[in-house]
Amino acid sequence: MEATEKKEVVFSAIQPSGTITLGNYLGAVRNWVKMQDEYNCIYALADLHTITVRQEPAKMRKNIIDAYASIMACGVDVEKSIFFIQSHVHTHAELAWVLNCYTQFGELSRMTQFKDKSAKHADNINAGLFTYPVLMAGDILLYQADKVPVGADQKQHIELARDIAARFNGLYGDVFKVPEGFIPKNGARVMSLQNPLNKMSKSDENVNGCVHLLDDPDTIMRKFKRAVTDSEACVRYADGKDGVNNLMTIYSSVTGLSFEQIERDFEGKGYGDFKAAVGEAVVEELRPIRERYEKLVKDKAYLESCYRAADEIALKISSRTLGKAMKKVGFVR
Ligand code: ATP
Ligand code: LTN
Repeated sequence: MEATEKKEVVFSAIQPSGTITLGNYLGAVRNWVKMQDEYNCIYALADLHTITVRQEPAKMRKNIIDAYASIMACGVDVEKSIFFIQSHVHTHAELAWVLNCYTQFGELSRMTQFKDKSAKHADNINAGLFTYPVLMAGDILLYQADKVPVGADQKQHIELARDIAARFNGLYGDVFKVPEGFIPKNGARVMSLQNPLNKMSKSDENVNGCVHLLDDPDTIMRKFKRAVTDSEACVRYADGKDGVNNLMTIYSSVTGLSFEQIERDFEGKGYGDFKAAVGEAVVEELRPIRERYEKLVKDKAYLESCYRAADEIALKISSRTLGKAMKKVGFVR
Protein backbone atom coordinates (compact mmCIF):
# COMPACT_ATOMS: atom_id res chain seq x y z
CA MET A 1 0.00 0.00 0.00
CA GLU A 2 2.75 2.44 0.96
CA ALA A 3 4.65 1.75 -2.23
CA THR A 4 1.53 2.63 -4.21
CA GLU A 5 1.20 5.93 -2.44
CA LYS A 6 4.75 6.92 -3.30
CA LYS A 7 4.27 6.40 -7.02
CA GLU A 8 4.25 9.55 -9.11
CA VAL A 9 0.95 10.61 -10.65
CA VAL A 10 0.43 10.57 -14.40
CA PHE A 11 -2.49 12.39 -16.01
CA SER A 12 -3.50 12.63 -19.65
CA ALA A 13 -6.59 12.93 -21.78
CA ILE A 14 -7.78 12.59 -25.35
CA GLN A 15 -10.68 14.22 -27.14
CA PRO A 16 -13.38 11.87 -28.40
CA SER A 17 -13.62 14.03 -31.54
CA GLY A 18 -13.49 11.14 -34.01
CA THR A 19 -11.86 7.74 -34.41
CA ILE A 20 -8.48 7.52 -32.77
CA THR A 21 -5.51 7.73 -35.13
CA LEU A 22 -2.12 6.11 -35.43
CA GLY A 23 -0.74 9.55 -34.43
CA ASN A 24 -2.74 9.58 -31.19
CA TYR A 25 -1.58 6.05 -30.48
CA LEU A 26 2.14 6.43 -31.17
CA GLY A 27 2.33 9.96 -29.75
CA ALA A 28 0.32 9.45 -26.59
CA VAL A 29 -1.85 6.41 -25.86
CA ARG A 30 0.92 3.83 -26.22
CA ASN A 31 2.81 5.62 -23.46
CA TRP A 32 -0.29 5.72 -21.30
CA VAL A 33 -0.32 1.94 -21.46
CA LYS A 34 3.40 1.58 -20.75
CA MET A 35 3.27 3.88 -17.73
CA GLN A 36 0.54 1.96 -15.89
CA ASP A 37 2.78 -0.24 -13.77
CA GLU A 38 5.25 2.38 -12.69
CA TYR A 39 2.89 5.27 -11.96
CA ASN A 40 -0.52 6.05 -10.53
CA CYS A 41 -2.21 6.75 -13.83
CA ILE A 42 -5.33 8.83 -14.34
CA TYR A 43 -6.72 9.18 -17.85
CA ALA A 44 -9.77 10.96 -19.22
CA LEU A 45 -11.87 11.33 -22.30
CA ALA A 46 -11.84 15.11 -22.73
CA ASP A 47 -15.38 15.42 -24.05
CA LEU A 48 -15.79 18.99 -22.74
CA HIS A 49 -12.89 19.97 -25.01
CA THR A 50 -14.55 18.55 -28.12
CA ILE A 51 -17.41 21.07 -28.19
CA THR A 52 -14.93 23.85 -28.98
CA VAL A 53 -15.62 22.58 -32.50
CA ARG A 54 -19.30 22.07 -33.40
CA GLN A 55 -20.40 18.42 -32.96
CA GLU A 56 -23.43 16.52 -34.15
CA PRO A 57 -25.11 15.29 -30.91
CA ALA A 58 -25.88 11.68 -31.91
CA LYS A 59 -22.45 11.25 -33.46
CA MET A 60 -20.77 12.77 -30.43
CA ARG A 61 -22.51 10.27 -28.11
CA LYS A 62 -21.31 7.41 -30.29
CA ASN A 63 -17.78 8.82 -30.53
CA ILE A 64 -17.50 9.00 -26.75
CA ILE A 65 -18.39 5.34 -26.23
CA ASP A 66 -16.26 4.22 -29.19
CA ALA A 67 -13.28 6.20 -27.94
CA TYR A 68 -13.68 4.74 -24.45
CA ALA A 69 -13.69 1.21 -25.86
CA SER A 70 -10.78 2.00 -28.20
CA ILE A 71 -8.54 3.30 -25.44
CA MET A 72 -9.30 0.22 -23.34
CA ALA A 73 -8.55 -1.92 -26.39
CA CYS A 74 -5.14 -0.21 -26.65
CA GLY A 75 -4.36 -1.59 -23.21
CA VAL A 76 -5.50 1.01 -20.70
CA ASP A 77 -6.51 -1.32 -17.90
CA VAL A 78 -9.22 -0.12 -15.53
CA GLU A 79 -7.88 -2.46 -12.85
CA LYS A 80 -4.62 -0.50 -12.85
CA SER A 81 -5.61 3.01 -13.93
CA ILE A 82 -8.47 5.43 -13.43
CA PHE A 83 -10.08 6.10 -16.81
CA PHE A 84 -13.03 8.49 -16.58
CA ILE A 85 -15.18 10.83 -18.66
CA GLN A 86 -14.37 14.51 -18.09
CA SER A 87 -17.93 15.87 -18.32
CA HIS A 88 -19.07 13.43 -15.60
CA VAL A 89 -16.75 15.07 -13.10
CA HIS A 90 -17.97 18.59 -12.42
CA THR A 91 -14.76 19.82 -10.78
CA HIS A 92 -13.17 20.23 -14.23
CA ALA A 93 -15.52 22.95 -15.42
CA GLU A 94 -15.35 24.64 -12.02
CA LEU A 95 -11.58 24.81 -11.75
CA ALA A 96 -11.41 25.96 -15.37
CA TRP A 97 -13.50 29.00 -14.45
CA VAL A 98 -11.27 29.86 -11.51
CA LEU A 99 -8.07 29.43 -13.56
CA ASN A 100 -9.52 31.55 -16.38
CA CYS A 101 -9.21 34.44 -13.97
CA TYR A 102 -5.51 33.69 -13.48
CA THR A 103 -4.63 33.41 -17.17
CA GLN A 104 -3.87 36.35 -19.39
CA PHE A 105 -5.48 37.12 -22.73
CA GLY A 106 -1.98 37.62 -24.17
CA GLU A 107 -0.85 34.15 -23.11
CA LEU A 108 -3.81 32.46 -24.76
CA SER A 109 -3.37 34.54 -27.92
CA ARG A 110 0.04 32.98 -28.42
CA MET A 111 -1.23 29.37 -28.50
CA THR A 112 -0.51 27.90 -31.93
CA GLN A 113 -3.35 25.36 -31.69
CA PHE A 114 -5.79 28.25 -31.23
CA LYS A 115 -4.36 29.98 -34.28
CA ASP A 116 -4.53 26.76 -36.36
CA LYS A 117 -8.03 25.83 -35.25
CA SER A 118 -9.42 29.33 -35.67
CA ALA A 119 -8.05 29.38 -39.22
CA LYS A 120 -9.68 26.00 -39.85
CA HIS A 121 -13.04 26.94 -38.27
CA ALA A 122 -13.20 30.62 -39.21
CA ASP A 123 -17.01 30.61 -38.86
CA ASN A 124 -16.90 29.52 -35.22
CA ILE A 125 -14.03 31.13 -33.30
CA ASN A 126 -15.77 30.75 -29.96
CA ALA A 127 -14.52 31.73 -26.51
CA GLY A 128 -14.19 28.05 -25.56
CA LEU A 129 -11.68 27.48 -28.35
CA PHE A 130 -9.69 30.38 -26.94
CA THR A 131 -9.76 29.20 -23.31
CA TYR A 132 -9.35 25.49 -24.18
CA PRO A 133 -5.79 25.38 -22.70
CA VAL A 134 -7.13 26.62 -19.34
CA LEU A 135 -9.60 23.73 -19.14
CA MET A 136 -6.70 21.44 -20.00
CA ALA A 137 -4.49 23.01 -17.30
CA GLY A 138 -7.27 22.42 -14.78
CA ASP A 139 -7.59 18.76 -15.86
CA ILE A 140 -3.95 18.20 -15.03
CA LEU A 141 -3.69 20.32 -11.89
CA LEU A 142 -6.77 18.79 -10.22
CA TYR A 143 -4.89 15.49 -9.84
CA GLN A 144 -1.54 16.96 -8.73
CA ALA A 145 0.01 15.21 -11.72
CA ASP A 146 3.79 14.85 -11.96
CA LYS A 147 3.90 13.74 -15.59
CA VAL A 148 1.67 14.30 -18.61
CA PRO A 149 2.25 11.93 -21.57
CA VAL A 150 1.26 13.76 -24.77
CA GLY A 151 2.38 14.26 -28.36
CA ALA A 152 4.66 17.17 -29.30
CA ASP A 153 1.72 19.36 -30.40
CA GLN A 154 0.63 19.70 -26.75
CA LYS A 155 3.98 20.98 -25.45
CA GLN A 156 2.90 24.62 -25.50
CA HIS A 157 -0.27 23.80 -23.55
CA ILE A 158 1.74 21.96 -20.89
CA GLU A 159 4.07 24.96 -20.57
CA LEU A 160 1.02 27.14 -20.01
CA ALA A 161 -0.32 24.74 -17.36
CA ARG A 162 3.02 24.99 -15.58
CA ASP A 163 2.95 28.80 -15.75
CA ILE A 164 -0.61 28.94 -14.39
CA ALA A 165 0.27 26.54 -11.54
CA ALA A 166 3.41 28.48 -10.62
CA ARG A 167 1.51 31.79 -10.69
CA PHE A 168 -1.28 30.47 -8.49
CA ASN A 169 1.22 28.93 -6.06
CA GLY A 170 3.14 32.22 -6.00
CA LEU A 171 -0.01 33.97 -4.78
CA TYR A 172 -1.41 31.36 -2.41
CA GLY A 173 1.29 28.89 -1.42
CA ASP A 174 1.69 25.33 -2.69
CA VAL A 175 -1.74 24.44 -4.03
CA PHE A 176 -0.80 22.72 -7.30
CA LYS A 177 1.98 20.39 -8.33
CA VAL A 178 3.84 21.90 -11.31
CA PRO A 179 3.56 19.13 -13.95
CA GLU A 180 6.04 18.01 -16.57
CA GLY A 181 5.27 16.97 -20.13
CA PHE A 182 6.33 13.46 -21.15
CA ILE A 183 6.86 13.44 -24.90
CA PRO A 184 8.18 10.30 -26.67
CA LYS A 185 11.53 10.48 -28.50
CA ASN A 186 10.03 8.77 -31.50
CA GLY A 187 6.46 9.16 -32.77
CA ALA A 188 5.77 12.43 -30.97
CA ARG A 189 4.65 13.98 -34.22
CA VAL A 190 3.22 11.63 -36.81
CA MET A 191 2.44 13.51 -40.02
CA SER A 192 -0.32 13.07 -42.59
CA LEU A 193 0.52 10.41 -45.20
CA GLN A 194 -0.82 12.71 -47.90
CA ASN A 195 0.65 15.99 -46.71
CA PRO A 196 3.67 15.26 -44.52
CA LEU A 197 3.95 18.92 -43.51
CA ASN A 198 0.67 18.65 -41.56
CA LYS A 199 0.18 16.50 -38.47
CA MET A 200 -1.95 13.38 -38.79
CA SER A 201 -5.25 14.39 -37.23
CA LYS A 202 -8.60 12.82 -36.38
CA SER A 203 -10.38 15.60 -38.17
CA ASP A 204 -8.35 15.45 -41.43
CA GLU A 205 -10.67 15.74 -44.45
CA ASN A 206 -8.30 13.68 -46.61
CA VAL A 207 -9.10 10.10 -45.52
CA ASN A 208 -5.94 8.70 -47.08
CA GLY A 209 -3.73 10.95 -44.96
CA CYS A 210 -4.80 9.42 -41.70
CA VAL A 211 -4.60 5.83 -40.44
CA HIS A 212 -7.30 5.07 -37.89
CA LEU A 213 -6.78 2.57 -35.14
CA LEU A 214 -9.76 0.55 -36.33
CA ASP A 215 -8.97 0.55 -40.05
CA ASP A 216 -8.97 -2.97 -41.50
CA PRO A 217 -5.68 -4.40 -42.86
CA ASP A 218 -6.54 -3.74 -46.53
CA THR A 219 -7.35 -0.11 -45.82
CA ILE A 220 -4.12 0.35 -43.88
CA MET A 221 -2.04 -1.21 -46.66
CA ARG A 222 -3.77 0.94 -49.28
CA LYS A 223 -3.14 4.14 -47.32
CA PHE A 224 0.56 3.33 -46.93
CA LYS A 225 0.92 2.37 -50.59
CA ARG A 226 -0.50 5.77 -51.54
CA ALA A 227 1.67 7.69 -49.08
CA VAL A 228 3.44 10.71 -50.54
CA THR A 229 7.24 10.28 -50.82
CA ASP A 230 9.75 11.92 -53.21
CA SER A 231 11.57 11.20 -56.45
CA GLU A 232 14.92 10.13 -54.97
CA ALA A 233 13.90 6.49 -54.43
CA CYS A 234 16.26 6.09 -51.48
CA VAL A 235 15.15 5.20 -47.95
CA ARG A 236 17.11 7.64 -45.80
CA TYR A 237 16.26 10.25 -43.18
CA ALA A 238 17.18 13.72 -44.42
CA ASP A 239 16.00 17.33 -44.63
CA GLY A 240 13.38 17.87 -47.28
CA LYS A 241 12.36 14.18 -47.41
CA ASP A 242 9.30 14.77 -45.24
CA GLY A 243 7.21 11.89 -46.57
CA VAL A 244 10.00 9.31 -46.19
CA ASN A 245 11.03 10.77 -42.82
CA ASN A 246 7.46 10.31 -41.62
CA LEU A 247 7.30 6.69 -42.82
CA MET A 248 10.65 6.00 -41.15
CA THR A 249 9.39 7.55 -37.91
CA ILE A 250 6.30 5.35 -37.96
CA TYR A 251 8.29 2.22 -38.83
CA SER A 252 10.91 2.89 -36.19
CA SER A 253 8.28 3.67 -33.58
CA VAL A 254 6.40 0.43 -34.26
CA THR A 255 9.36 -1.95 -34.72
CA GLY A 256 11.89 -0.33 -32.38
CA LEU A 257 14.51 -0.32 -35.20
CA SER A 258 16.83 2.70 -35.40
CA PHE A 259 16.90 4.93 -38.49
CA GLU A 260 20.41 3.61 -39.33
CA GLN A 261 19.17 0.03 -39.22
CA ILE A 262 16.18 0.87 -41.41
CA GLU A 263 18.44 2.61 -43.94
CA ARG A 264 20.66 -0.48 -44.03
CA ASP A 265 17.74 -2.90 -44.36
CA PHE A 266 16.28 -1.00 -47.31
CA GLU A 267 19.50 -0.15 -49.12
CA GLY A 268 18.99 -0.65 -52.85
CA LYS A 269 15.28 -1.29 -52.41
CA GLY A 270 12.55 0.98 -53.76
CA TYR A 271 9.79 2.83 -51.95
CA GLY A 272 7.27 0.14 -52.91
CA ASP A 273 9.00 -2.43 -50.68
CA PHE A 274 9.46 0.06 -47.90
CA LYS A 275 5.83 1.23 -47.90
CA ALA A 276 4.65 -2.38 -47.83
CA ALA A 277 6.92 -3.13 -44.85
CA VAL A 278 5.67 -0.09 -42.93
CA GLY A 279 2.06 -1.02 -43.75
CA GLU A 280 2.54 -4.61 -42.58
CA ALA A 281 4.21 -3.54 -39.34
CA VAL A 282 1.32 -1.19 -38.59
CA VAL A 283 -1.29 -3.84 -39.50
CA GLU A 284 0.29 -6.25 -36.99
CA GLU A 285 0.56 -3.59 -34.28
CA LEU A 286 -3.11 -2.63 -34.67
CA ARG A 287 -4.61 -6.09 -35.24
CA PRO A 288 -5.00 -7.08 -31.55
CA ILE A 289 -6.36 -3.63 -30.72
CA ARG A 290 -9.08 -3.93 -33.35
CA GLU A 291 -9.98 -7.41 -32.15
CA ARG A 292 -10.25 -6.31 -28.52
CA TYR A 293 -12.28 -3.27 -29.57
CA GLU A 294 -14.84 -5.38 -31.44
CA LYS A 295 -15.55 -7.36 -28.28
CA LEU A 296 -15.55 -4.43 -25.86
CA VAL A 297 -17.80 -2.14 -27.85
CA LYS A 298 -20.59 -4.72 -27.83
CA ASP A 299 -20.71 -4.73 -24.05
CA LYS A 300 -22.11 -1.29 -23.27
CA ALA A 301 -23.09 -2.29 -19.72
CA TYR A 302 -19.51 -3.31 -18.92
CA LEU A 303 -18.12 -0.07 -20.39
CA GLU A 304 -20.59 1.92 -18.33
CA SER A 305 -19.63 0.11 -15.15
CA CYS A 306 -15.97 0.95 -15.89
CA TYR A 307 -16.47 4.67 -16.40
CA ARG A 308 -18.99 5.07 -13.58
CA ALA A 309 -16.51 3.62 -11.10
CA ALA A 310 -13.68 5.77 -12.45
CA ASP A 311 -15.83 8.93 -12.51
CA GLU A 312 -16.51 8.50 -8.82
CA ILE A 313 -12.85 8.14 -7.85
CA ALA A 314 -11.86 11.06 -10.08
CA LEU A 315 -14.48 13.24 -8.40
CA LYS A 316 -13.18 12.35 -4.98
CA ILE A 317 -9.54 13.10 -5.81
CA SER A 318 -10.22 16.27 -7.77
CA SER A 319 -12.63 17.70 -5.16
CA ARG A 320 -9.79 17.90 -2.66
CA THR A 321 -7.71 20.11 -4.96
CA LEU A 322 -10.67 22.21 -6.07
CA GLY A 323 -11.73 22.81 -2.45
CA LYS A 324 -8.25 23.88 -1.48
CA ALA A 325 -7.86 26.23 -4.45
CA MET A 326 -11.26 27.87 -3.87
CA LYS A 327 -10.58 28.36 -0.19
CA LYS A 328 -7.25 30.04 -0.94
CA VAL A 329 -8.91 32.40 -3.41
CA GLY A 330 -11.38 33.56 -0.76
CA PHE A 331 -14.61 31.66 -1.40
CA VAL A 332 -16.56 30.74 1.74
CA ARG A 333 -16.50 26.94 1.90
P1 ATP B 1 -8.34 16.82 -33.41
O1 ATP B 1 -8.06 16.44 -34.82
O2 ATP B 1 -9.77 16.69 -33.01
O3 ATP B 1 -7.72 18.13 -33.00
P2 ATP B 1 -6.15 15.18 -32.56
O4 ATP B 1 -6.09 14.02 -33.46
O5 ATP B 1 -5.16 16.28 -32.74
O6 ATP B 1 -7.63 15.75 -32.52
P3 ATP B 1 -6.17 15.08 -29.63
O7 ATP B 1 -7.32 14.47 -28.96
O8 ATP B 1 -6.11 16.56 -29.66
O9 ATP B 1 -6.04 14.54 -31.13
O10 ATP B 1 -4.84 14.48 -29.04
C1 ATP B 1 -4.73 13.35 -28.19
C2 ATP B 1 -3.28 13.02 -27.98
O11 ATP B 1 -2.68 12.55 -29.18
C3 ATP B 1 -2.43 14.23 -27.54
O12 ATP B 1 -1.50 13.82 -26.57
C4 ATP B 1 -1.73 14.64 -28.79
O13 ATP B 1 -0.51 15.29 -28.54
C5 ATP B 1 -1.51 13.31 -29.48
N1 ATP B 1 -1.43 13.47 -30.93
C6 ATP B 1 -2.41 13.96 -31.73
N2 ATP B 1 -2.02 13.92 -33.01
C7 ATP B 1 -0.76 13.40 -33.02
C8 ATP B 1 0.18 13.12 -34.05
N3 ATP B 1 -0.10 13.35 -35.32
N4 ATP B 1 1.37 12.58 -33.71
C9 ATP B 1 1.67 12.33 -32.42
N5 ATP B 1 0.83 12.58 -31.40
C10 ATP B 1 -0.38 13.11 -31.68
N1 LTN C 1 -5.80 19.08 -25.36
C1 LTN C 1 -5.44 17.72 -25.42
C2 LTN C 1 -6.44 16.79 -24.80
C3 LTN C 1 -6.42 17.05 -23.37
C4 LTN C 1 -5.34 16.78 -22.48
C5 LTN C 1 -5.78 17.22 -21.20
C6 LTN C 1 -4.07 16.21 -22.62
C7 LTN C 1 -7.41 17.63 -22.64
N2 LTN C 1 -7.02 17.72 -21.35
C8 LTN C 1 -4.95 17.12 -20.09
C9 LTN C 1 -3.28 16.10 -21.50
C10 LTN C 1 -3.70 16.56 -20.26
C11 LTN C 1 -5.18 17.34 -26.80
O1 LTN C 1 -4.59 16.36 -26.94
N3 LTN C 1 -5.58 18.08 -27.78
